[in-house]
Amino acid sequence: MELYTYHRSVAAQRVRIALNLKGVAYESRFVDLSTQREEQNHPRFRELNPQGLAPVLVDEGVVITQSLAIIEYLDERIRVRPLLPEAPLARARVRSLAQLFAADMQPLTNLRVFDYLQETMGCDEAALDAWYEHWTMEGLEAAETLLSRSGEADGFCFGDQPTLADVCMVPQVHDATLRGYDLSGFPVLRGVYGNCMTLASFQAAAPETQPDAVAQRRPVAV
Ligand SMILES: N[C@@H](CCC(=O)N[C@@H](CS)C(=O)NCC(=O)O)C(=O)O
Repeated sequence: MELYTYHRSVAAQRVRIALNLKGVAYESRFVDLSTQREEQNHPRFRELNPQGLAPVLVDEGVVITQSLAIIEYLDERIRVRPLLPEAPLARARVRSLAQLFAADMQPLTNLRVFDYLQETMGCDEAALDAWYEHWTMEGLEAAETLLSRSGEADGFCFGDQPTLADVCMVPQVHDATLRGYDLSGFPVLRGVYGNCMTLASFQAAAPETQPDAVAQRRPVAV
């Protein structure tokens, strides 16, 4: 499998975690989403993903975009360490927490949103920082409430094994931690996040451990 990834992409981090939990070896193709946008706008990358977003998984020559679709594909194909429970109600609850992070939080702090805010709406750096922190903290507050009400966290968001919910939660909490946000009001989230980060699968997916974070000259993806 080939994964088009960028170290600071929380959506790509979700997929890296899932691949690691499943024990799948994959080749990374690095897409630099930082300032210049040359790689994500490159016609060959746009051919893979017309949205120009990471991650993209290529398996058996078939292109899959959207991190949740990729992770559910991996989960269906590789049955070790299932990321969704068997029972339909339990599956729905795991998916709903996962989507809080992936569908509601992350899109509001995406690069293209920031470009628009800055270039079209005239927002300055202070306004962009306030926007990022506002939507991050709002999402984490809701997640903390859901988790503490459910009382199902036992090392992981739902029970004692990692699920899709943890796969989506960890990148957001990691990002908030790196940004120095005050997470003291989120004891359940911090506990689960801390437990996940003791696992090699989560550590090896973290942005700072990726080759494109440390390489002076990143390999060109396309
Ligand atoms: N819903 C997509 C979101 C993918 C996404 O937004 N990726 C970000 C990085 S986390 C990206 O490529 N951003 C580039 C941009 O906004 O221009 C998924 O889950 O895969």
